[in-house]
Amino acid sequence: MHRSLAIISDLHISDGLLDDFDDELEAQLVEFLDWFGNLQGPAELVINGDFLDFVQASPWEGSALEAETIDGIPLCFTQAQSLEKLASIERAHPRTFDALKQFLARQSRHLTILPGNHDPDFFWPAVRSRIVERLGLRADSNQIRFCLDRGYRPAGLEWLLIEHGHHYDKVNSFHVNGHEHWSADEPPILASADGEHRLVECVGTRFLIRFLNGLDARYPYVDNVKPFSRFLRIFGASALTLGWGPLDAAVAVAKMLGFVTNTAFTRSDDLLGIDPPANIDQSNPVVRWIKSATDPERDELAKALQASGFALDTSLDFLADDPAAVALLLEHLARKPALVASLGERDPALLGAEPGTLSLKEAYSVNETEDLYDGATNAAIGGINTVVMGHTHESFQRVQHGLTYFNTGSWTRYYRFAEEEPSRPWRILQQRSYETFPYSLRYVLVKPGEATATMELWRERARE
Ligand SMILES: [Mn+2]
Repeated sequence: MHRSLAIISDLHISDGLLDDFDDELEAQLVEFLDWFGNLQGPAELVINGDFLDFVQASPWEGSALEAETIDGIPLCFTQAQSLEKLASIERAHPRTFDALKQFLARQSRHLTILPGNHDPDFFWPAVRSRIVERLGLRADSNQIRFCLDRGYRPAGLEWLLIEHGHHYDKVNSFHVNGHEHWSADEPPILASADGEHRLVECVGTRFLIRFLNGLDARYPYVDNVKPFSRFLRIFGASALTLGWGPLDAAVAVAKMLGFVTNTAFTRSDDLLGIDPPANIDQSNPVVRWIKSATDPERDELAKALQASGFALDTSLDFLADDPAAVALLLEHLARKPALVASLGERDPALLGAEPGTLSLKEAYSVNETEDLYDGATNAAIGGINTVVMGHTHESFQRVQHGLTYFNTGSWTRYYRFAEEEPSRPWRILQQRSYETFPYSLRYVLVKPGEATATMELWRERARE
């Protein structure tokens, strides 16, 4: 079949405080859909995963979002919760849904949606039905397709394989006891201990729900620093170094590391290539802060703690020597991070002065971009000579050994890494700036009748 085919991914459309898809990005998508919809001849748009961000859409807080199977496998949303999240996304982004509806209202226009690790919710039948309805299509329309397999091989383009790519990322794959749940026959849906069906919760999703979403509400760009290993190298390191990051960030990162290294995995090196850094005390950033704070600073924290209901019956200095009391304090602060958001950050000019941070920076040596590329080389069997992925948010292109590999990157803002990236102050995660958080919106295009794909730049913005 002769048609134009375009592939985009990782729009992460949600709502409210955690939404990464701002008005400017949405306007770019609307123009893109208008351009692609107006091409001569039939056209198929493929959204290759993480189109909608259910993990960050409202409601995103509360214990009702998590459960376990009888064997202790982590689960998250029910179908009803996914629908509630979808309703939030629709309310926040009528322009996106209207533009897609308009695209599909034209002659010979098709839309294929692959779920990614932020939107496995497309495995729920009611979520798919609602999308079909919102886009103005009949329930049996052949204009929309949800690819519930790992990879999508478009008809007539036998040389092309499209995958989101999270299968090759241990943190975000959907394996249960070593077996992948990601197909129409075996969806990532299991019954919880109380008999309710819920989505399987991959490690990355649990991490977002427990640690990152709350931080994202206060530091809106915290989740734009991807891949995660790089976030830890740059901002994790600075959060844990005394005087570099605000105390709320230090508490959150300490809890993240505790989760990553102790709770979730028996062999942490399988996950992020972590050697817990010997010379960073990652568990007690608050203790270190208390020991180094001035008397007025300690008084300020003590008053805030008492006002928030923390039973403080000794001085903070004294408490810092009692591990059990410190654990309670960390728990309390993790639940009420606003208490310490104004504490801890001193002089950003001192960044880079402490050698301890360097071992944390070096410890996280995973390279997600190369892991996905390796996955692509293994998946390219039979007549496949071109593989397109997303997921890492790092746009990438390589032609080697007869295989063409594209990663389209993300349609969100990304963090611009410097050549030798130093640790950075957390306040930049609160500030929108095109210099620090630019965007480059890319798509892969196959022209009608052609047997090769190219990666094209739609729009980019890097300056005010
Ligand atoms: Mn992804």
